[in-house]
Amino acid sequence: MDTTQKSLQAYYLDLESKHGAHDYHPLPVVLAKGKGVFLWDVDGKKYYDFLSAYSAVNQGHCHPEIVGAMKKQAETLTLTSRAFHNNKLGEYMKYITEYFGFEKVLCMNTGAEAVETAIKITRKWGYQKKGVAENQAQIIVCDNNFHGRTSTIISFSTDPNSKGHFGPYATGFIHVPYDDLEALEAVLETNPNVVGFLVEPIQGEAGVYTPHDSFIREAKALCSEYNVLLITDEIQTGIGRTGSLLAVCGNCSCENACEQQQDTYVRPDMLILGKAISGGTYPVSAVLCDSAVMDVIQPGQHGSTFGGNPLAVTIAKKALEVVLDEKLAQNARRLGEIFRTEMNRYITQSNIVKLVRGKGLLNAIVINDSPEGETAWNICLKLKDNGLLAKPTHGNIIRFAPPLVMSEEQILDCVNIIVETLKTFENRS
Ligand code: IF1
Repeated sequence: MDTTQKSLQAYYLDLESKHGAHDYHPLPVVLAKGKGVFLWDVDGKKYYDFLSAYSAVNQGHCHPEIVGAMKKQAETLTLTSRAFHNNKLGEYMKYITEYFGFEKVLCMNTGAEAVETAIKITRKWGYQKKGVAENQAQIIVCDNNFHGRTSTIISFSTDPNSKGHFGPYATGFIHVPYDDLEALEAVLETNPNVVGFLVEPIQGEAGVYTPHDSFIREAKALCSEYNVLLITDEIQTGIGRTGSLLAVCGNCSCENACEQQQDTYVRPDMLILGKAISGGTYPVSAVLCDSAVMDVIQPGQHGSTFGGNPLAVTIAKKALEVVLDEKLAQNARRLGEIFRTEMNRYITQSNIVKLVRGKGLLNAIVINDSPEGETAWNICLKLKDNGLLAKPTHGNIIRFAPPLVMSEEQILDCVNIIVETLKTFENRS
């Protein structure tokens, strides 16, 4: 049994290594099936998924209603291109704009494409509406950002690994430290060519770095004061993950497009979504804003062959419905609190874990090791052996982001697996 296991897994690892680009360093596990919060490898071993495909599978693996809608539409009409209309797009556009409280949506496929789209719209708005001189528009971004991997986006990355040797780089970006309103205001004050501030409400890739509660609210006030668009990238934080529909919803977990329903909501001028908008079944992304901004884009100026196709929008509409129907934001909030409480209980007596941080079910623990150390990676290997899949980020941080369809019993079971695994790493020196 053991040799078969090894050889079957080795077979797949070997194929990827020989024939594929080495652009990833995955955990050595080959997955073959998923259902809800669980994954199974090629040998039938079952795992809790604590990554959710980087928060794309918020609704759980192979959600029956999403897959059902997908199958039905796949048999009917998949792609027409936007050279013609289709009978699914309009209703989706109405649904998603009402859901998030914006007047218009632009449909793309991947997260990076949506970020690129937001940059284009923002610059054009800057020239046409704000009156910035041609080619002079600047967008403020944060240190340690992650917005994707296209050549423009990596141009404003501060991660040498993402960026190195991919130049020449696109210009027009100004960096400020994350969660630093003074730095933001200093740039706004001195630079009339700033058209946008692009920001993650929680920095995921940086290690689930959560800013002060008032950061986005005050950033919005500054942006309004200087006539600059606040663009929030909620590709990773959005759609229930952080315990509210959007991370910018603050402490509310209302059941519908939230603008009117609570006072903690900060409305960005532009919202970028991806990942979980399809429940992890298909690449779907979106940029939402009001007409005064969106209408700067005219025919022929932007688009994508697959963007807004009938299959994508059918899936996305269902995936968004599932988030509300199953109260996933509320569940994420409740289980996230349990998770951090339980982890903190352990951390007080731990030498190996420094802290837990996060919001809803987007959390991370920081391991007492240098970013160059191997401990976090080894913990993840051991977690895998113990039936739970998670991945380190920046060497000494482990991200914990299970599907939001988890039960309380399951999260306590997972805490137990994590704690028992961590215990075997205490006092190893
Ligand atoms: C990979 C992290 C997660 C994102 C935000 C845009 C995109 C992403 C805030 C681009 C993508 C990913 C992609 C993934 C690793 C990953 C990630 F580790 F980098 F931080 F999620 F945790 N904005 N995030 O987080 O979206 O074009 O990939 O659809 O494999 O590179 P995309």
